[in-house]
Amino acid sequence: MKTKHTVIRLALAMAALSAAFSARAEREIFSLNDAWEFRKGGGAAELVNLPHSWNTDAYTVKDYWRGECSYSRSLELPEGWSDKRVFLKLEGAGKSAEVYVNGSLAGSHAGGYTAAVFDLTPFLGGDADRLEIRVDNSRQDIPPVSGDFTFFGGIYRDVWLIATEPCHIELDDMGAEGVYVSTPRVSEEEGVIAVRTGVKNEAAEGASLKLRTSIYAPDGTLLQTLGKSFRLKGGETLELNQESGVIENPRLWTPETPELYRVCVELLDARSGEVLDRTQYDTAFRWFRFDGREGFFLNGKPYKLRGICRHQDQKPIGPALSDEMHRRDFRLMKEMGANFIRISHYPQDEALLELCDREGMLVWEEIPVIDIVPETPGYADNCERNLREMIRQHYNHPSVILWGYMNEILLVTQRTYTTGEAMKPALERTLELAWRLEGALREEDSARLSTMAFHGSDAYNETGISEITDVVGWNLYNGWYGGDLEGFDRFLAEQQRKHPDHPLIVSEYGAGSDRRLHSLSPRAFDFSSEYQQECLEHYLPVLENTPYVCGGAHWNFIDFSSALRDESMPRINNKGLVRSDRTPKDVYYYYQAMWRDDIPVLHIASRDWNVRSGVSEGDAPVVLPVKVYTNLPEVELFLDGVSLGKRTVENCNAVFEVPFSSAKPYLSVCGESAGRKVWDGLRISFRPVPDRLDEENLRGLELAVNVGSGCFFTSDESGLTWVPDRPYEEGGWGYVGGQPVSTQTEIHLTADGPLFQTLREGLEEYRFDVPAGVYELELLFADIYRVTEATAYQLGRDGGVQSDGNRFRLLCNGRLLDEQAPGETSGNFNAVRRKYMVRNDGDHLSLRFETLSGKCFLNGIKIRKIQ
Ligand code: GCB
Ligand code: CA
Repeated sequence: MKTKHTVIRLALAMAALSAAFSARAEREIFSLNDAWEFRKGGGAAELVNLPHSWNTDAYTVKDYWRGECSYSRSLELPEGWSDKRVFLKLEGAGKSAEVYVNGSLAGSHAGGYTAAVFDLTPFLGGDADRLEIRVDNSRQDIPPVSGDFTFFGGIYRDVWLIATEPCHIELDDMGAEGVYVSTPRVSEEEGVIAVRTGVKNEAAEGASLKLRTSIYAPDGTLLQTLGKSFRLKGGETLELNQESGVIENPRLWTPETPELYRVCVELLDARSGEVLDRTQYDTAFRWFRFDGREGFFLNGKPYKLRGICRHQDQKPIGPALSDEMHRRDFRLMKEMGANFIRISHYPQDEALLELCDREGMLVWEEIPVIDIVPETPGYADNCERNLREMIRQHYNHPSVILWGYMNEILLVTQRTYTTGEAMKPALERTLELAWRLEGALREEDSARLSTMAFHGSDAYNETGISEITDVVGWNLYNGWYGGDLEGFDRFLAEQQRKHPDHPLIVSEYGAGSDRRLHSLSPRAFDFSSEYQQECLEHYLPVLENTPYVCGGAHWNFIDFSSALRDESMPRINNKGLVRSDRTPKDVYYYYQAMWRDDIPVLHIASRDWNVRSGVSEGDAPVVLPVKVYTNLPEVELFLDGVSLGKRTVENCNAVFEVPFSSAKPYLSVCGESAGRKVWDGLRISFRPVPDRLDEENLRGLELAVNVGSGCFFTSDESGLTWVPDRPYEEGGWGYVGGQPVSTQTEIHLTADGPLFQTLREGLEEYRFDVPAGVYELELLFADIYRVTEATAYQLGRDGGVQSDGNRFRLLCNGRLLDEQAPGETSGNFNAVRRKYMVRNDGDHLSLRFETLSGKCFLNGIKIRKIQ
C-alpha cells in the first residue's frame, strides 16, 4: 500500500528531475521500478519494487501460481512533460502484459522475454494519472508452453518512463528503438558502417529536420559525421539510410579484444539547430563463418566456441535480478574463460547483452519454442512476433552471431504421438512453423545465421528439420540420460560422416551434481560432484580437439529453477557449473584451467567436499582422493605442510591419494608459473568411521550409513555425513543380502531427500559387531514402490517398480522390535525416521528383516552408544 510518505518522496524526486531537465529538448528517461501496488489474482494489495516475480513458490511447489496479477501506481509526471510524448517501456513481463492508464487500455504485449513500449500520451489526463499493468503467466498461446524450466510471472525486468519531443527518433519498432547499425563491409583493411534510422513527427505541423550521425573510434576520437536534412509532415514517419565512408584498418572485435566503435544518432531542428533527440549504440567490426568440415572462424581465423548456456533465475528471487546481478553472472562466465554464450531458452536482459559487446562474448540468442508445437490458435503468430522482436531489439549488439528459434522440438512430439501416422499433423505443424520462422529471421537480419537445438535423435535429419537452419545444434547427454560417455564421440563422428557440410555446435551437454553427495565410484544419476566432473572431463577435450565441431555450450552455467523436476534437489536442475547462489562448483575451475592460459589456475577441487568422512581400518588413516584442477604442468600437494609428492597434470587435473586422519587437516598445493610459485590451500573437516567398533571408538560416535548407496551424503541441516553402505564382514558392520535400488522421485517431509532416495531392498539383516550396552538405533524408511510419471527430461532412470502393501517385521537380536509398513502409515515417497533404544547383552546388534507382504527395505541406519 502506498503511504503518504512515498507520495511526498515521489513528488520531491519528480520536482528535482524536472528542474534538472526542463531546459532540455532531448529525450528524458528514468526507471519506474519503485512503489507499485501488487495484487495477486484478486488478492490484497502489497507494496513491491520491481523487478518482481510472484513465483518464488516455484522453488517449493511444482504447481506454482499461474494466472493474472496486477501492478498499479500513480503517475506524477515531471513538470515540462505536458507537451512531450510519454512512453512506458517494459523490459520483461512474464508472459503477457496489458497496460491501462486511468482505466483505458493503452496497449498489450504477448511474450515474456522481449521488451514492449507503450505510448501513454493519448491517455494521460492530468495531475492524478493512474497506471495499471496486468500481467498473466498462464496463457497457452504464447511460447513457452513446454520446457524444463519455470515460466515465472511478474514484471521481472526494469520499467522505464521516456519522454520525447513530438519529433523524435523511433522508439517503438516492436519494442526496439528503430535504429539499426550494421557493417556492410568489413575486412582487415576497411570497414563501412550503415545506419538505418526511423524518425517520427507526431506533431500536427510539418517540420524541417536534420539527422546527424557521428562515428567514434574505440579510443573516443570522432571519425566521421554524416548529415541528412529532410522535411517530415505532421503525423509522418520516415526511414533514413546513412552509410559511412571507408574506415581504414578498423580495429577488429573479438571476445579477447572487444574493440567497440560508437554511433551517435542525433535529430536536430534544421532551423534552430537544437538537438531534439539523441541515441547511441556500440558497434564493431568482425566477421565470421561456420563450416561443416572446419568449424568456426572469427575474422578469418579458426576459433573454437567455448560456451555455456545460461538461464536467468536465482533462488529464492526467481528471474527478478537486478542489472548488477546479470553483470556478476557475465563476469563469472568470462573469468571462467568462456567466449560464447547460448542465451537459453529465451531473450535475456539488456545488461547481459551490453557486457557481451563490451567485455567480449559471442552470442546465440533464441526464442522459447520448445518440445512440441501446440495447435493453440495464435501460437505461431506469437512465435513469429517474438522472434522479430528479439532480433530488432538486440540487432545492434555486435556480439550476436546466431539467432535460434526451436529447442528439441521433437522431444515431447515423439512422446505424445507414438506412431508415425499419429505424429504426422504435429510434424507438419512443426515444419511449417520452422520455415515460417526461418523466413522471418532472413527478413529481419541477413548478417546473422539461424540455428536450432536438437535432442540426440536422428528424426531431425529424417524429417528434414535439420536442413532448415544454417547451423545445427545438438543437445547431447550420452552417459547421463542414457548410454555411455563415449557415445558422445560416436554420435558426433556419425553426424560428420553423414552430413559433412552441416556446421555443428554441441548446443548442450552436462550432468547433475549436488554438493551433499560424493562418491568414490561415481555413476550417472548419483548426483555426486565426482560424476559431473568425470562426465565434463570427458566431453570438454572432445569438443576442444574435434576440428569440425564449431564449439560447445555447457548446460547450464547455473543451477536453475525447474519447478517440475524432482531428483536430488527438487525444483532445481542442478547441472550448473555454479550453484544457484553463484558459488562456483569445483568443476568450474576445470573449465577455467582448460580455457585460460593468461593466468595460472590452481584449485584444490575440494570446496564442494570439505566435510569428509570414510571408513578407517583400525588406526590407519583413511585414504581419499583429492583432485587439483590446474593449467600448470606439474603440482605438489601438501597435507599439514608435509609433501605428498608431485604429480604430472593431465587433462588439467591431477589426483592425489591423501591419507586423512586429523580432524582439521590443511591441504595446500603448489605449482610453478613463469618462474613463480603459485599456491592454493584449504582446511578440511574430517571425521572417520571405524570399520571395527569398540568401547573406545564408539565414544561420541554417530555411525550413520546411507543404506543402498555408494555415496557419502552430508546433511545441510546437521552437517552429519552418512557414509556409503557396505557389506557385513565378521567383526565389522554392514548389510547382509538384498540389492540396492534408487528413485529420482522427490521424497517429502525431509530436507535430506537423497538419503531416502537410495535404499536396499530384500535385505536379510543389518549387523554391527559391537560391545554390550544400550544403543540408540535409528532407522530411515521411504516407500518408493509406486510408479510415478517421469517428466520429459528424466529419461529411463527410475526403478519404476510398483509394489503395494509392503510390510515387514524388524527383529533386534532376536526380539521383535517393530512392524513397519512405511508406505501405508506415512504414504509413498514420504520420509520416516524412527529411533529405538535397544540393549545388547552380547557382542553384536543384529537387525533382521521378515517380510510379511510385498518387499522389505531400509533407506538409512544410524547407531549411537548410550551406555
Ligand atoms: C535439454 C533441454 C534443457 C534441459 C536439459 C536437461 O536438452 O534443452 O532445457 O534443461 O536438457 O537438463 O535435461
Ligand atoms: Ca539411502
